Amino acid sequence: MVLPGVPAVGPVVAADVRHALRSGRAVVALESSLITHGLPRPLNLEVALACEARVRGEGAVPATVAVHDGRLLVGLRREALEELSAAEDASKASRHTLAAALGRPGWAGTTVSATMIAAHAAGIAILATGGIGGVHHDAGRSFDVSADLEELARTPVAVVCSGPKSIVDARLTLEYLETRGVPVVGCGTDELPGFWARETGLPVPAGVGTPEEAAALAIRHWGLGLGTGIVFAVPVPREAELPREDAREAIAQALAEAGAAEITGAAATPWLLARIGELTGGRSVVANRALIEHNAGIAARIAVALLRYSGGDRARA
Ligand code: PSU
Ligand code: MN
Repeated sequence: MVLPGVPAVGPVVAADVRHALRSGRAVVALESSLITHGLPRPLNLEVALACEARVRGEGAVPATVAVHDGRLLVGLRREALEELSAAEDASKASRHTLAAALGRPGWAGTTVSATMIAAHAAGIAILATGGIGGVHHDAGRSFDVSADLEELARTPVAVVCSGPKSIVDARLTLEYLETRGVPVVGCGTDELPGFWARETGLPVPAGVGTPEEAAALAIRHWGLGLGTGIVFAVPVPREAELPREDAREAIAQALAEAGAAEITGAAATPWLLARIGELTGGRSVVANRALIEHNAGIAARIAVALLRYSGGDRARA
């Protein structure tokens, strides 16, 4: 919707990304709330750079999305990534806070929902992240259901992740996505991955074995004009996996502590991730890093395959 007299606030697309899109090269958007709120410094910058390198290594162009000084940036140069990673007062921009984030100076990391919005506006079909938000365990009382799920229900961008982030209820998240018509596709698995663990025991409705199959499914889904996003769920690499039982215990303890300390809302995830890192002796952080970087590479392979199927013009169709 454009109101008369109200200028559109479009994304500012970096020159290399714009050029890649124009010349029909594969582009992968990367979310940045994991840089500003998900990972400790200086690991956050290392992971951000490693994700970009993985995407390039697979023959695609990375476009990290973030908000800076009133602009929605799609594609960050190295110095910008460094600034973002070091920013002490970065906010977290989702659909409902994007306008507010654009109205203040400084940096904001974009969640999956805001990154999908930016990617779609820029003509990018796929993004990579660690985990999507989901339905929280206490959602019946707190109503805490991530805006990522609604975004997936309305914006046709594929999201490569390792399932819902560890602290939400995977089963309820899967149900919600089903209700809202969002395909959840296991990549090399027929189970929903459990973020730090490879499995949840929950079967996914569809599985694919290769990036080409993933791309073909996306083309079919979008070809139907169904208008939703797609979740491509990729298990954490085996060597970095945190055993399911260890993960479960640390998560339960951290959630109980957060509940007792009444840490809620946007502050909850960063707090919980840091606490779980302590409780697992850093192994959750090792897994987190491995899966985020791995997902960036898989997203790039799917992006390359998507172009092959669509002749390079799906995102602009
Ligand atoms: N997974 C992580 N760390 C994170 C996130 C996911 O391991 O910081 C972020 C993603 O950006 C996701 C967001 O989009 O959390 C969801 O936040 P919320 O539950 O507030 O909607
Ligand atoms: Mn929430």
